[in-house]
Amino acid sequence: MARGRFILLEGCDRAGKSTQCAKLVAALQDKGHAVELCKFPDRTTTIGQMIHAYLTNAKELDDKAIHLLFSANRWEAMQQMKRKLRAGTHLIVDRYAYSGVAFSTAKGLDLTWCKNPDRGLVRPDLTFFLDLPTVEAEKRGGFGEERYENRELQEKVREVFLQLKSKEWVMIDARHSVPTMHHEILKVTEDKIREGERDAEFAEEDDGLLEDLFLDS
Ligand code: NYM
Ligand code: MG
Repeated sequence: MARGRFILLEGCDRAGKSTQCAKLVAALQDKGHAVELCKFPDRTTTIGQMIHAYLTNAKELDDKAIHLLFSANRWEAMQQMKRKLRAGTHLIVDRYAYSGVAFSTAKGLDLTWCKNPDRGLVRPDLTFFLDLPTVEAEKRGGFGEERYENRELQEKVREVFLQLKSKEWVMIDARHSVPTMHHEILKVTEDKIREGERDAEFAEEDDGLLEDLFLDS
């Protein structure tokens, strides 16, 4: 049996990640796949509650401390995510380490310093970047009350994301309609799942899970 595929959706706020994640999970379920949604930050854990308190301005934290909490929030999920992938469940993941690096670097922290705590996390098999120009994001309604929800920071976040982008990323124009984006994301995901099923016929021992998250450095 092929292991599940790790499918990541990244992007700035308001690009439509959560909508597309939900639609992708539902479509794959309909087609009979075992699939689960993961979201970072996962606000349900003890660490996630600290992150939530920070994002909602209920708590102040040093920039480096909150960066490490976001990373720890991924590390605490890792064993279970690997277990699910090895059991054949596909994971659709809403944000991951690239968000961690993009937001903290945009705040002024050093890029390499930001990458370090996430090194060794399992690598996505497929990363979609939902790209939306900041002016378009703004038109989608005012930013909410959470920290980071302002134009200046979002602009910088997008720049760091584009700097992090590797040639393996699949760029999705988030100005397109919800169904248009869904169609494209589903097609590329199904191709990736089929590729995994073919690979599984040859690789008996190795589960193919890689831990080199930042391929460039
Ligand atoms: N965020 C998210 C970070 O700053 N670092 C991270 O590692 C992650 C995963 O948290 N503005 C930021 C991005 C968002 C905020 O995310 C909350 P969401 O998807 O709105 O719950
Ligand atoms: Mg948000």
